[in-house]
Amino acid sequence: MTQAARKTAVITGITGQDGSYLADLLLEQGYKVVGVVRRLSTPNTERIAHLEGKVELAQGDLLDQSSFTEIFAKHKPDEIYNLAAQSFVPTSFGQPLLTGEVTGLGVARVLEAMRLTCPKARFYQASSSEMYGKVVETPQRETTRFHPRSPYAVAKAYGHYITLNYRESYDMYACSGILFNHESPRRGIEFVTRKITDAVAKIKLGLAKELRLGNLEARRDWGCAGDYVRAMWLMLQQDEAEDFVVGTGETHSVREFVELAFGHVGLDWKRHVIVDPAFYRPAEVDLLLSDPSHAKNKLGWVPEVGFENLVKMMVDADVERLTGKSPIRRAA
Ligand code: NAP
Ligand code: F7E
Repeated sequence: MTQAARKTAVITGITGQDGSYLADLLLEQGYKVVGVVRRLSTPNTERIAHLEGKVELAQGDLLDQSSFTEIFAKHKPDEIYNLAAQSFVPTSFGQPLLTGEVTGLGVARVLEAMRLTCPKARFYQASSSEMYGKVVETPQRETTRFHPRSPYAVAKAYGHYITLNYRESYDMYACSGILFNHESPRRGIEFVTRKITDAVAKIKLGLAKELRLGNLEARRDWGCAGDYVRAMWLMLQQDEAEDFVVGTGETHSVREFVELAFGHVGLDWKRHVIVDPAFYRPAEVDLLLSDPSHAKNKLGWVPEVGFENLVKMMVDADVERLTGKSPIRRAA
């Protein structure tokens, strides 16, 4: 890409799992990348440490609209990816109001700042399969009705509809990707996949003995984060803004994930896993399974990393991290 044609992208949530992979992808494509980080007493840039000097960081918080007005006016972005959120479902039960402010109303703040400063930019909203919740049909597709089961999912449903509303009201290029669970070695340690692979590595290395988990029967459509950020980018390269379901079209239980992860390092999970009701949720999402055919047909998007490889890659990465090798590696 020539300097004149170089596009600018703003990523909220750049310090998170997806933000860091999306930044990798956009830099590879020649974009100027501006990452929004919130002020913390200790910087939290571990996932983007390898990008130091390659991305520009700007301070902003989803609770504060003026920060986005300023960032957009200064950088005049071509594309805005809103990935920031309070994204952990259990925390949303304990902090429902904060989750609503950040994960729900935060989307309106970013959209409103965009409408006022750069309405011709293209906007991506990180919607979630959690919105399907107590599913009304399987597999879930773009037309499936939502039945959210947590304050997080309710907030995401607001974010989803406010994005649609700005598209319809102001003719803005604003779209949502309804992404099913996606994981990687950069996944936050409290999410079940990374909690499992971290524990497997520790048990294998003699650093821990047991792993306490909640509902082993919950089923998720798990894919790889590196594949999913590609879908986000593709969604902003279309002629018209549209929403897409992004998933693998396969579903597996937490129990299957556990079996594979322990088995990969030659351990019997039954000797180490303890089911602890403390990790049950007030309302559970029992089964998620995507129908990603619209993304395949329209975007030409297909996932490259399958379930088994994802589990093994995450276990290997945690073993490497704990034995002193590279702490973070590319997912795909
Ligand atoms: P993540 O790792 O939890 O990252 C969340 C990001 O949001 C972090 O950079 C965090 O910053 C930032 N953030 C939180 N509160 C903020 C605030 N008040 N102001 C500004 N930034 C704030 O999440 P992820 O897994 O990358 O997911 C990315 C997005 O996709 C999220 O919106 C999530 O809800 C959604 N999503 C995720 C999945 C999935 O399976 N991963 C599936 C569907 C949708 P700090 O580093 O400072 O905490
Ligand atoms: O739970 C069960 C738990 O926390 C998955 C977020 O990225 O994906 C994520 O939300 C399942 C649930 O992810 C433990 O009950 C059992 O059924 O890894 P999770 P999530 O809630 O599906 C969606 C798409 C998002 O949008 C969210 O931002 O695993 N489970 N035992 C457990 N879960 C956790 N965390 N810890 C356990 O010990």
